[in-house]
This record gives sequence, structure tokens and C-alpha cells, in this order.
Amino acid sequence: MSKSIFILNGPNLNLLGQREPDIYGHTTLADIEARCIVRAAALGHTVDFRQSNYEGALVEFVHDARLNGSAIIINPAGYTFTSVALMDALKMFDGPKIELHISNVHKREAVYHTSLMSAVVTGLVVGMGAYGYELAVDAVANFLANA
Ligand code: CA2
Repeated sequence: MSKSIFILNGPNLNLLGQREPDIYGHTTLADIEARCIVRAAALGHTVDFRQSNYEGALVEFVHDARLNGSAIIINPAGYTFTSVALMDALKMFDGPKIELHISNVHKREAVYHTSLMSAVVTGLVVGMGAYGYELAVDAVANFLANA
């Protein structure tokens, strides 16, 4: 069976579109999933789109991607700044991996400035809103095409 692009989402992102629209917009995570499926299909890829509020579940999603994923796009949300376990798991994934944030974390409070993930990923998409997910799909498809 061919591998999918894993798109992983961390805590609270299940509530996207319901709070703080000035920062995160009105798009829901289901909307984003639908857009990523369409974008990936146009590029010849399938998507495995997941969200969890639990650190260990996100670690296990990354382990699953080691077997079944061609690439990882991850918005680790609050775990970006705290989770050595998630950083370690990402280190163990050999394909392209993108850290994604909907908002521009660098123009926000200092607590959002130091990511543990950035040093272990291939690249970052930051501050491009929900559209960033489609940009990240394009980016990993390009990496995979040139692998
Ligand atoms: O901008 C992003 O995508 C973030 O990863 C979102 C995280 C935040 O901790 C990161 O620094 C940046 C927070 C996600 C909170 O989820 C929400 C869900 C619904 C409405 C507002 C926020």
C-alpha cells in the first residue's frame, strides 16, 4: 500500500474556527482537512489527517508515520514549546517533515518564540493562516518528487 502525507495537529486545534478568529481565522480543522485532501490528490498523494490533545498520542502518530507516512506536516500547538518526547519522535522520522503554525508565533508573546521542534524538521510554515497547510502539502510533495 502506498504511503500518505501525515498531517498531525496538537492540543486545542479541534476548536479551530470557534475562538480567537482575529489570530486563527474562521476556518475549522475539518475545512483544512478537506482542502489538504484536494491539494494532495492534485499532486498524486493521499493524506492521513489527525488531531489529538494528548502528547503520547501525537508521539504514536509519528511512530505510525515511520511505517505508513511519506512525509509529516505537524502543528504541535502548545507542545511545540514543551515536548522533548515529540521532538525525539520527529528525529526518528526520515522523510520530509514540516513544522507548521497558523499564526506568526514570532510576533506574539515570548512564550511562543522558542520551538523545540524547529531544530529537527526539514522546514517551517509560519503565519500563513489556514492556507499554510496547503503550502506545506505543496512543499512536501516537492521534496518527495525530488527525493
Ligand atoms: O499558530 C498556531 O498554529 C499555533 O501552533 C497554535 C497554538 C499555539 O500554542 C502555538 O503557539 C501557535 C495554539 C492552538 C490553540 O488552538 C486554538 C483553537 C481554536 C481557537 C484558537 C486557538
